[in-house]
Amino acid sequence: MATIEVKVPDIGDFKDVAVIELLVKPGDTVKPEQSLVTVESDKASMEIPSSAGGVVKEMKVQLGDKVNEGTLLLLLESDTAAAAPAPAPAPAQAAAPAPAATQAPAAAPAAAAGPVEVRVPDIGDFKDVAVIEILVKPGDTVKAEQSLITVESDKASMEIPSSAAGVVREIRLKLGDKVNQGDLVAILEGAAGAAAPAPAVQAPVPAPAAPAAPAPAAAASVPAATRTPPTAALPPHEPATPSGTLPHASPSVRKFARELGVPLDEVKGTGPKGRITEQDVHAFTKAVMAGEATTRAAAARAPASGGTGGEALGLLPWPKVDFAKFGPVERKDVGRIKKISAANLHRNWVMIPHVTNHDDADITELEAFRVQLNKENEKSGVKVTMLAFLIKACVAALKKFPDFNSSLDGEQLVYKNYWNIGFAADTPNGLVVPVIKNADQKGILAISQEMSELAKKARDGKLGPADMQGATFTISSLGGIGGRYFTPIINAPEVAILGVCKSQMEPVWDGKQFQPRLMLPLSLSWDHRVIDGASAARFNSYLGAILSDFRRTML
Ligand code: CAO
Repeated sequence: MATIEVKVPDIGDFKDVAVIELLVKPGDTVKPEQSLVTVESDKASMEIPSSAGGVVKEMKVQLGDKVNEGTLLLLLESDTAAAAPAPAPAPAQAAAPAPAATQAPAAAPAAAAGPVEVRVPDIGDFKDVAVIEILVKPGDTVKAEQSLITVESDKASMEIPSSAAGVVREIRLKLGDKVNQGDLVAILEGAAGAAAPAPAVQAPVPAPAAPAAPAPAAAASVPAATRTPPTAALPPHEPATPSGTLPHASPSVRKFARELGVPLDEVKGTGPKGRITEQDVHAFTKAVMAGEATTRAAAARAPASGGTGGEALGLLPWPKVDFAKFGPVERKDVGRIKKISAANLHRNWVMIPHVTNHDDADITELEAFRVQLNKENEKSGVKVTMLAFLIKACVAALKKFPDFNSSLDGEQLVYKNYWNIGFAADTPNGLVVPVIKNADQKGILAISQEMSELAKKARDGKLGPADMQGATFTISSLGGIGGRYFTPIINAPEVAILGVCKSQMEPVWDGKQFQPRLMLPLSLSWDHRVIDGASAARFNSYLGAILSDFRRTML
């Protein structure tokens, strides 16, 4: 048994980068190539994987520590005492910008329209890299920053984004071509901006690594291998293949797989060198939904066939029924939005320990005020709905109980000092959740107007990703439809969601007699890892107090 020191290898231009995540702890068994920590500079984040296998004996860094090449990360106990020499690190110049920056276009487009030549930007030390994927075709409309091609060296792969928006007139290279900085990728027509400076290239992801060669038993100080994953597209916990390497796929395919909840390490790649393509992810999803394939996680939950009585208490495989035997049937493909929301809802339901508290709020006076407001504002064309008051009331409750406006991030809680409220909207294509940003800074009329615009956009299928991002809390209102109470599913990474049903007149005892009061049923689901029952009861009761007397929001 030897002790191996795992150090930060050459990480290019990165100096004094902060450790933002510890991915292993003492006692964990790590494989070669498994990520140990994530570090982040102002330009990019990257995971530092281990080049040796073994059991973590001691962590030598903590969250927030600044590290450089050569910094000792941890000690590994290894019986093989073997470690491959660190693969050359991916070039830092080609690293992705930090998460927030990746979403912003690289440069505001200039006004002129006309053909734009899109060329390979600065891709750091990469030379003569092969084009392994062409992601667009002539006639496609592309946005600035949209990936056009994927290139791959023996160490990493990266996507080359477009420097401008427009319609692809011509692709000027083909699969297998070797490219360098400055090579022409495509010509765009009717571009909204002529030749904006090339956006930063997505960080390279590692090509599948060759199995680590055994190193001399005496090797005691081993630099970790580095790889620079696409910051925004690859979460630190993306499953590795059984060999410890990452599945072979481009950043956009990884992102797509994550959106659908597809375990990429279980998808068979049909691209060059076994690369997983978007079609492979589609095919995998289809097979699972049709019951023709199963994920390892589902298989692990299902009892073995011919199992014992004890196993029969586990999850059974999905029933396979020939429905046509019992009557005429019709088959329809599940739509795109339904597929995405199904995967998200399933993950959230399975991974979050939900509890739902039910309560009623007396909205007699508030409803009278709403009706009066709508009469006064009849000509303005803006209709004030109960949901706008609920959004405002929730902001007040979230401010009083900040846990409900937080998110779990590993072993930390992130408290957000902004109040963005998502609301579930029913559309012909399925459920979507547009977000009212900074609801604390908006009045009831402004919220009502924005909500009606977002709901219309949702129904017309025109919501953009930005319209649905950044929520800190969600409301799901079935008030316009009916029902009493239900169990809304939390929209991760949020930690709570409020369900609202139809208000109705009820006899309420005032201590002397029954009074007819308009009561609004509330159903608050919360994540029991973050919130406890007493806080949830207090949250609901405070919300009820505000709704019954809105002046309390001013306190
Ligand atoms: N109690 C009684 N009446 C209510 C009410 C409530 N809690 N909430 C709304 N109403 C009334 C409104 O006042 C309106 O009545 P009038 O037409 O007489 O003025 C009517 O119901 C319709 O309201 P609405 O639904 O158009 O407006 P909204 O602001 O309440 O909701 C929206 C907007 C987009 C949230 C809603 O249209 C919607 O899509 N709801 C479904 C959300 C959903 O599917 N949730 C489930 C998610 S889990 O699968």
